[in-house]
Amino acid sequence: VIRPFNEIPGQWKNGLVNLYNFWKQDGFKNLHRIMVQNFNTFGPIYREKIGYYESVNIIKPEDAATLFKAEGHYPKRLKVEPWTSYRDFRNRKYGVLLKDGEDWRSNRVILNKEVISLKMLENFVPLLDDVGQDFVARVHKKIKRNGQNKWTTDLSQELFKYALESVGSVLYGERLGLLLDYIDPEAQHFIDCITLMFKSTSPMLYIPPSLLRRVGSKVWRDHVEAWDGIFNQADRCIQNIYRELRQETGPSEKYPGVLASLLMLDKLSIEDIKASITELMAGGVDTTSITLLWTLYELARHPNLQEDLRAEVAAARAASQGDMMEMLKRVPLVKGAIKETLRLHPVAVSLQRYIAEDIVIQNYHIPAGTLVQLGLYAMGRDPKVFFRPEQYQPSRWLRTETHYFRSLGFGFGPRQCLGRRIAETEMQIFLIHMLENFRVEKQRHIEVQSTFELILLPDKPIILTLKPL
Ligand code: HEM
Ligand code: 2DC
Repeated sequence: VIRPFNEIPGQWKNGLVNLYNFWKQDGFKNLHRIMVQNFNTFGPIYREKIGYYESVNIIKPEDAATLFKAEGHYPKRLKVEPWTSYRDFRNRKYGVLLKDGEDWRSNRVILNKEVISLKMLENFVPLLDDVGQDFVARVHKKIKRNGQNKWTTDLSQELFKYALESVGSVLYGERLGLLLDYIDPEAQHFIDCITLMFKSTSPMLYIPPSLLRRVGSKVWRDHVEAWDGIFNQADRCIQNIYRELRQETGPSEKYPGVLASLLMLDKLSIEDIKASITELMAGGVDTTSITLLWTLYELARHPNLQEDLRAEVAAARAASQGDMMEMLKRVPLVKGAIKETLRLHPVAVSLQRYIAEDIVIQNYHIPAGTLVQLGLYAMGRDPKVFFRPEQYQPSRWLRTETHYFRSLGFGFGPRQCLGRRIAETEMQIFLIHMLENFRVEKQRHIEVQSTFELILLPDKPIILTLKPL
């Protein structure tokens, strides 16, 4: 028999009491660990209410499949209220990230062709390859200058620059210059604003931003300042391209970038284009850079694996005579490493949908309209889902064993990450160039864990040593 919704285990009766307990456990930073705990206590499904935020949480790949089958024609995620509140407050349009319904779908269909279709890869790869080459050249230069034949550092700021330079080159078809000696202070400010924007979002997930705004709280003011900085910088970049496009005489052979392509296509309003380009630019920095940092950390901890990857890259280079498009087809272990990083260190702690129809999960009835969350972090570390989950093993993604609804780092279906192709390609190219140029080592044994600042981040600096080969 199917059990009713109200019998799902969990704490969902008093949202305010739960919010208080959540706060006492320092839940704002520990959301991912609290979810693991809850699955241990309640089993593979639990219902929860924190503040005004109510959800049903699941962990099994098979249940994820049921969830995504019920996402409907207009898949809808949890609304991140601080983000929509800011736009309402400043009278700015929502981009594809925040839109819903038919408005989302019509924008997304057009953006898909320009941003995530396989056809665009051949346009993106040469641009991203240039950025990758410049990054290793920059590291070589740093090593020459310090005279120690190695460089020991927290790479996160360098990786932010790499990521912004990469996504910028694809969006604008030209370089922002973040890998040069002198960096535009506005670009550095943009990077700082994104970090602050994420950091100031998580405390507002459970308390209505409108309330925090009325009482003039610091977290809301920080949030507004962060988005203001993001929008100002994106506006400047967009204006530049717009101006250049109007001065252009004839059509040119060269790929002009996502923004110019969208403007010339003339299928979306300029305001819609600006809104989504801003989201793509902001979404393209911390996500890929942190994933790369985690990957380097894992490679430093597993020197033999690092050599295996290096051998694969060398063979791919030889077989493809340096053609990067070809090379990318010959590095399955590098791709496995990225999947493995996202399994253990996902950017998104969960995936969520408001389901469009009634479903049955773990024998419980869940009515249409419920917010159902897949605990992505918890699933990645569940021994019932992954054999020896604590081990970093890229080769597990090569085997023919089932990967059914197990590789979900970028989400799923028509609402999955729009930046996925850019992110994957940018990360693969980065690892290829780094493996060809440096050995990555780490100092002492320091366990780094995740902390939740809307996205999951390392809880302490990761210090690595790069040695030229
Ligand atoms: C959405 C992960 C990089 C732009 C998402 C979602 C996830 C995700 C899990 C939600 C998907 C869903 O609900 O099914 C990641 C990861 C990244 C990454 C793990 C890198 C390691 C990027 C980059 C960009 C980007 C580089 C921009 C170039 C977006 C946008 C959405 C999104 C615009 C919203 C799409 C929509 O609502 O239609 N991402 N992302 N992401 N991501 Fe990413
Ligand atoms: C955070 O409980 C935890 O890709 C919440 O590039 C549920 C939730 C909802 C939406 C998720 C968010 C979590 C994590 C960050 C995500 C976001 C959707 C898109 C966003 C996963 C899991 C991200 C990082 C985008 C951000 C683009 C933005 C800066 C313009």
